[in-house]
Amino acid sequence: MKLSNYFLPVLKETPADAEIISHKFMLRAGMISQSSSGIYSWLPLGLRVLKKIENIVREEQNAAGVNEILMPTIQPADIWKESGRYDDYGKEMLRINDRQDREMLYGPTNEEQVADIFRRSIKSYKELPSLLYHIQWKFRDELRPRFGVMRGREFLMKDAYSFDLDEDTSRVSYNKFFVCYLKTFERLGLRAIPIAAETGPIGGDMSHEFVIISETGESDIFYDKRILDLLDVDQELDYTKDLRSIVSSYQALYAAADDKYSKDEFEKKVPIEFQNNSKGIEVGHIFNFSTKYSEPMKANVLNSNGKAVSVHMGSYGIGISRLVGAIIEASHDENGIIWPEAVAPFTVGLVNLKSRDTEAIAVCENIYNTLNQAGIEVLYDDKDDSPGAKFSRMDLIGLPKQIIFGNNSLKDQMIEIKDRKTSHTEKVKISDLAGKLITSK
Ligand code: P5A
Repeated sequence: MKLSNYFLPVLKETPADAEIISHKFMLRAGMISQSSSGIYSWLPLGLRVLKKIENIVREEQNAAGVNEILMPTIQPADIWKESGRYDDYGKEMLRINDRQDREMLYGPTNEEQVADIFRRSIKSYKELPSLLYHIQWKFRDELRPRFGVMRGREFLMKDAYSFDLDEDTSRVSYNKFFVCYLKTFERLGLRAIPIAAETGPIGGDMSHEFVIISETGESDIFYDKRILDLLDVDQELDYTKDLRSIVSSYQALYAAADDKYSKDEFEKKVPIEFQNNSKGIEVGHIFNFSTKYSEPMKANVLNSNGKAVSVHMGSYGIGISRLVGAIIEASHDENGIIWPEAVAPFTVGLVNLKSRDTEAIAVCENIYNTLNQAGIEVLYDDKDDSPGAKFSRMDLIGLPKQIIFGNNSLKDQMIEIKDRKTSHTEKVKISDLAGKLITSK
């Protein structure tokens, strides 16, 4: 992509109403544009990151054997009346009447919708477990939308749902998602700690939040520091195996959100040198709520004795749009964003400092084409701006590698590669560039 043709409205000034770093940088880097309170348009640079995160989440759900579907954003009120949540959900739910005056709503979550699909489709225990997910926009009329995409009113969520015959098998599904989430967050370049949490309006009696440590987080968490040493799931996961031992190793160490926290238990279980209390950003949340929805909604299957029983359900969410902000909170410096390679909007920024020199333009075009052909995603700054403006814009948008075509590049046929994270620079021959970038991938 050439910058001269790219919609990238970067701002010099920090917007006054943005309180936290990720919100400031997302606005300054032209990633989002506010539509109304807690509702944003995603501009090209932001959308690329959102899609990268979405795809990693999707790949890991698929690897765990979860089936992708797509449910609507608008749901009928009837199914929520059946489950009993229509009134409970209160003002957070955006309620709509259609032209026939039927009550509809913009989905804040999809437990009812997916239970309705299940009961129409699955009749026998032989078809269980059944695992479904979708990636869809949600609407919650939050009392205090803030921090940009971190607490939005409209936001993108991956929500998955499990259906099992009984409590034991539904634990197997729960464990599958637990481990899949560890892997997913690791691929996103994050250290997300699973902590015991309250279930709120989703319900049930077992739940874990996945939280990344950050001063700007809204959750208060108490945990045993040794849990950080466990966050290394690089082995290939075999989802057909029993994953209980991995989950148990986490559960053995104390980690709780403030609503579940007990001072006594924390101090009793965790040696003082390992006690830690900090703020965290909740990027995922998983629930096991047995028959809370299936019973009132009659989502039944026939068991091996031919008897109709309510299925056991769980639900599993990842805040995809929130993750864009959360990753920036976890990875930036005073000059801007530092994207982890896996979610970077482009891998490389090619900066031509001699953008009026026809010979330099020809060489840069050539480099640009070579990199594209090698499958390297490159944003080529071909604009006629000052070197200072070009450098600060590149640092702000945070691409992992910068390639600088400078004053001497024509003469010595060398180009500089700068690593955005370490600021380490290296000079390489232009003819070696593509090979160099491919091997360092
Ligand atoms: C689990 C999936 C649920 O809704 N039902 C389906 C369950 N859980 S949750 O904890 O309420 O939300 C899941 C994740 O969505 C993100 N999230 C938000 N992101 C941005 N703005 C919001 N207002 C918002 N609310 C929730 C969080 O990452 C949360 O973990």
